[in-house]
Amino acid sequence: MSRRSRRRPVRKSSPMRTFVALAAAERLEVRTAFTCNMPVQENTLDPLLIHKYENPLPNPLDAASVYRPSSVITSRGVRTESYTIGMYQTTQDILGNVDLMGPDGTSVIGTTRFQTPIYGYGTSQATASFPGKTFVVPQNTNVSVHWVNQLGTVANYLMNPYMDGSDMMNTPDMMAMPANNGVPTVPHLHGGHTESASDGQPDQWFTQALPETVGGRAVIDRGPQATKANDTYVYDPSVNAAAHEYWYHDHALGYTRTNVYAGLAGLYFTRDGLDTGTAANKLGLPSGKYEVPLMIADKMFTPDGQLYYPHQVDPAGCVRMLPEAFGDVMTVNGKAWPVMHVEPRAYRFRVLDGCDSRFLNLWLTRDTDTTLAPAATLMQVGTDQGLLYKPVAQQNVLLGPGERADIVVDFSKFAPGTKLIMRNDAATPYDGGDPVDPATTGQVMEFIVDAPLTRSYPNPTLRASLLPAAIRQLTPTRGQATVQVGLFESEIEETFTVPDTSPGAAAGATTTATFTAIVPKLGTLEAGPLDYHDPNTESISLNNTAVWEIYNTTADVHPVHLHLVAFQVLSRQDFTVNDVTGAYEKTGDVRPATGSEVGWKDTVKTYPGTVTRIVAKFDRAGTYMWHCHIFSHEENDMMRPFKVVAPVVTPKAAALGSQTSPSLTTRFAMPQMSPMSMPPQAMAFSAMAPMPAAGDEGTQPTGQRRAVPTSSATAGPRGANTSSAGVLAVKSAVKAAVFQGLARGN
Ligand SMILES: [Cu+2]
Repeated sequence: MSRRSRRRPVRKSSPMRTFVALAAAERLEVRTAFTCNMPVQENTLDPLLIHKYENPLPNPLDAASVYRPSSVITSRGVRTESYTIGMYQTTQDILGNVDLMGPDGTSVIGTTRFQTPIYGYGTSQATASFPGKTFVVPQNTNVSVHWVNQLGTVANYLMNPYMDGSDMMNTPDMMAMPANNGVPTVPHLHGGHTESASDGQPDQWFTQALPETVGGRAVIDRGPQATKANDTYVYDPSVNAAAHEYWYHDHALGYTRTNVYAGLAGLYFTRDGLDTGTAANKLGLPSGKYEVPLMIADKMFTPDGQLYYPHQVDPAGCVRMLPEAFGDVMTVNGKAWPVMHVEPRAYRFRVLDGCDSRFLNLWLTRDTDTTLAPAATLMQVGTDQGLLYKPVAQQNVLLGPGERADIVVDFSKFAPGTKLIMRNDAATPYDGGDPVDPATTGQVMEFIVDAPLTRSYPNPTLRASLLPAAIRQLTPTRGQATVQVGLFESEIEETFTVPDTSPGAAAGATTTATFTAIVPKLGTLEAGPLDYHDPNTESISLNNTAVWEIYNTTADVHPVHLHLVAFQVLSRQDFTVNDVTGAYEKTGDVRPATGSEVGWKDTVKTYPGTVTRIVAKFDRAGTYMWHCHIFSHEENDMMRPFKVVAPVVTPKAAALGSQTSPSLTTRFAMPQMSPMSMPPQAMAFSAMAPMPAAGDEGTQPTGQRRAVPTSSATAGPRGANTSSAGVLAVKSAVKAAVFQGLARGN
């Protein structure tokens, strides 16, 4: 149920199947099955042993859970907050009470509790936590964070034995290879309008300061794109132009999914004059203890309470990554199936899908209602990048990994003692995969309406309009080409030579075994699927507003995230791939974005056989990432760069890959794109007719697919034994591949 080692059948007859078949079977490798020395942990904790609705829900906006800056300086009217935040290994009681089974394995003889080893962000090891503490930043604040990696070496990696180097990866150069084996990390502020050098991109990773093997001198190893020598990242005021919920999490190459799974994730809120975070806000938004972030993440555990990361095993007996990783325990704010006692009043929930691969379709039911009928309206007031113009009343909220929903729930109509369960029914993978288990992953948390009403804080009435004006649809810059990109899914087949253990086989005889891995990728319509380290194919001129058309040729829904920008979702439309010409042909109605998608987003659900059209202004030069936010997809390897290119580039800047870092003064002078700065005569873009697509007729033959060379030809000796010498050989080969990728101009 929780793992998928084989591609499920395509849900419906789809014209995409032809194309998927074309992209499949990308390469055939032959491996010799050396003994894989990694122990493979297969026992997991039965999630039904975990007591539901006993763990009190922590509030990441409680004062004790919010970072305090180490210094605040105001100069020329600009506030600068400085922080030093580390990444530590610590432990946390995530599960709460767990039934303890007797020796017979069937009778419960008591309960036990576990301290689960985690990685956490914090200002000290003692205070590090999952989720990490919360940033709450006033608008127009310059935030400077010195990030300090304290995670030691990969030999002690928390997610061992599930992380063993590039063997685990299906694309070998998708793995950071630090010379001194430190755990690579790099924090990324998801949603941030951040300079490229502070963006926390996969090849900007850095390690703890470790004594060099030769020389004994402490060194921090850094990825090829790390340009911040002191690992102090700047989130300047343009990051926090208007109130929003961002989140920060690790993004290191090949370690993102496991670092985040281990706990390296936290929240980042900005307040502004409208959404003040106080009772004085004029929008009727609940505040104080009535505003509660919900970071939802599914996990799995070993029987002794350690985090377990789902995997598969190849014919050599080596651990390999799955196309998706689904847990069987739902956590909210770092607690399994928590409970929140609420007053009979309105609450504001800042919901984040922080899962590796799991979509969340959330709604509230009465605990006694076996029909699971929706029992409360989820009034959505905001999305990824801030407030909606008008609240959207919904019975359920659907989120893909990385997406946020800002919702208000009014508990005042419920009788004292009413219990409400937050449920989830999003299939895995979404939306044609396995159903949730109603007893485990179909439940998220519980609300009990039994706290006494605090009469000194009146229940606010939500305003009908939250912004002074509707959000105006961006106009693409004349002459700027539409960016046309695709989501692809290919398979790699590897043939292993393994000992023949069949009856009657001669001693020492060998036979072959085939291993098939699903490799999701991004690419272009012209070139088809490309590797992450292939040369950049998307360039947008600085300050241009560009439309992106994202064609999903796969069978699953993927949440596509663009770094740097806040975008608007324009529309969706079906497409087919012409069997004869290979051309992409749009068909059927253009479906404009509606409801809660009529707002500023940074992550969008792209549906199978559908082209999703978004528009954004690209107002900061540099290299950025766009990727699927299913962490297992982005690392495997559904991630690509894009570049925002200034018209005049000095030779020096060109050599640095256009990673220009404008001076602070320049940054302040840059136009800021935010709902707050929209002219009052703006109109709701949902009401506007969709724009003609610049590339509507521009379909491309696919015969030349993979014209761009990929780095897969440099695959190292994967599948070799995992003794330290073998690992070193693999690492050096992969490292060479990474640098070759850079040399090709990526
Ligand atoms: Cu994906």
